[in-house]
Amino acid sequence: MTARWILLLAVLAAAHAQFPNGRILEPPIPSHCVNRVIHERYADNKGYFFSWRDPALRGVEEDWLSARNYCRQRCMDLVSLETSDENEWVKARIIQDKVKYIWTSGRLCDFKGCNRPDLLPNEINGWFWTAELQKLPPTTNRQQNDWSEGGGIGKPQPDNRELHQGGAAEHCVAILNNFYNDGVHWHDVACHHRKPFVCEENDALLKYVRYTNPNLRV
Ligand SMILES: [Ca+2]
Repeated sequence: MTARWILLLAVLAAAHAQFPNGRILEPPIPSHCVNRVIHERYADNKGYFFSWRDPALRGVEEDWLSARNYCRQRCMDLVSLETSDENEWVKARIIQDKVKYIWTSGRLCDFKGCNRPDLLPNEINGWFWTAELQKLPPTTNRQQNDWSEGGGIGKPQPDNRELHQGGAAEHCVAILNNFYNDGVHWHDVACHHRKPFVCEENDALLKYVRYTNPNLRV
């Protein structure tokens, strides 16, 4: 099988992932990829988009899936924070721009296939960066991640607070800017909440659009 087909299958499989309310993870739109806006580049030369810096999105907040789809249509995805350097770089911009909170691509594996032994117990080992399909270290390893030590009920994150208070499960990862007087750190938050967001260029989506549109300069 050629790389082109493997890529195509991977992207289509992801595109058809169903969410409970029938919404889908959307595939890239080639013309949107060509015209994507890059606000800044990180050390690895990847481009980043900060939604609040876009005149059309100033004051606009989206739920987690809509934020992902906005990014994905542009060959980007919500930001993944695999290194502490990248995490600090993104946090510095949130602080500098006085943004209250943002969505990242982090999510708890809570669908079919998430009972794989290495993902159990789910609430400790089931977190991953969806944009890169890369696992986060266990939540019990407080050195290798940036979960807040505080929150709405004074417990370390992830605390699944909203579910415990009779609401939705907190299965998506946001960075909160000192919202609970707890500094600028990661929180598990219910995915239906609306927030500004940060997109990061996605190699797999860019490759897919370049392979399938050889005449486009993406
Ligand atoms: Ca929480």
